Amino acid sequence: MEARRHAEVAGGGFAGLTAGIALAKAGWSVRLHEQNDELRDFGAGILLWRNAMLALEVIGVAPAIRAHGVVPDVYATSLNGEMFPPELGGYPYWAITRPKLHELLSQAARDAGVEVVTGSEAVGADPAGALLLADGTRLAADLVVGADGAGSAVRNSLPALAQERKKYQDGVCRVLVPRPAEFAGPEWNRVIDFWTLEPDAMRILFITTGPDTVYMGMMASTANERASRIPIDPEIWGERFPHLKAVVDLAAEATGGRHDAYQTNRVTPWSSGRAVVVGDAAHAMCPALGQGASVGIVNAVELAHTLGQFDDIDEALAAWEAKERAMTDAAQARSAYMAETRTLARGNGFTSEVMETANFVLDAATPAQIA
Ligand code: FAD
Ligand code: 3HM
Repeated sequence: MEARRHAEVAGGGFAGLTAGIALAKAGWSVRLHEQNDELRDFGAGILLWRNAMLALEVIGVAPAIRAHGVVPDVYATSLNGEMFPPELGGYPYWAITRPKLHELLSQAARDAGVEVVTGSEAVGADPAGALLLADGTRLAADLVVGADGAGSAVRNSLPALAQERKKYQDGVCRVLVPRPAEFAGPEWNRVIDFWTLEPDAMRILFITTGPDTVYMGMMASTANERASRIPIDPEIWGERFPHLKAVVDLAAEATGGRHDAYQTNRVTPWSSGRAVVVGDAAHAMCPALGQGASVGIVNAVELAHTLGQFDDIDEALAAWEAKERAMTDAAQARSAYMAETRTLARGNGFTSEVMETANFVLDAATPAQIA
């Protein structure tokens, strides 16, 4: 009998957990290292598009997400109070809180037999097949997966992986707030993208995450220091969005939010020998499409699937990258363009070209899952 293949995964975010689950379900033994003392994500929300839900269907996590998330009715955009026609009516994408998504993936990883080691920091990988830890441990593996986020130590340790990093003008404060009575009605069971562009760009992306919570993405130029602060400055946001005062005041009281400047990180290739990068470690993107995690989840599931199609790991990694690269590059380029031009402010953002990423069908999905 052939020996069971073994993977060491660095990073317990959405991409690392998904890769761990998919590999374990494909018969690998998997150990996952998270530098923090516990597995968790911060207090905000996330959209999961059809591409990600299909990948999560393949690894059996989609039903739990449907049970805990919601499908927003439409995506509506408002610029200086003018509403554009709503988009995405009937489109199956899910809004869920990040802590809940993380909890569901963590549970699924444990159920699939992934060994999770917290307080374990990776410092690099050896392409010959080993994960290197900060405490000096060297862990041999058939495959090392670097899923350690945009600042990836695994990626940075691999000279064969070239990267282009770019920062953009805007950033977002993300917070999760209790849903106030004024926003309890069904007309708020949607995503509403509130923009103002004068005297400078400020935007509140209001996303229902269910009857109890609202996720707010509060975007501003990073040059606007007051609007880039956590905790949220209720004055500067309240002045611009007086009709949203109730949620702005709650956002100011929220704990556990964070601010991130927009950035992209294009890495080529995604693997070196027996080390591979997935998620933001491989392709951090601007959030305009809300697709960063979704693309990472798709690529992680497809990685495990493709490894199952080849005896040779090198061949599998090359075939996997060949399948996923064009879709990933396109998502990165489009979201960067949308962020640079702030084109979503004018509505009609979800063109068929943009929706190509959301509708990407991974090879691992069966016809019944696709239907
Ligand atoms: P991370 O989430 O960064 O996780 C990396 C994990 O690795 C962390 O747990 C970290 O502690 C751990 N780690 C780091 N270094 C080490 C180390 N050296 N050793 C061990 N562990 C380590 N995506 C969507 O699909 N939909 C959205 O709606 C969406 N909205 C977004 C909105 C904004 C404003 C932003 C900035 C991004 C958004 N994204 C969205 C993108 C999404 O947040 C990221 O793509 C996703 O979180 C990346 O997951 P990851 O697992 O690759 O990395
Ligand atoms: C879901 C989502 N979509 C877009 C942005 C953005 O453009 O900053 C942020 C988001 O969380």
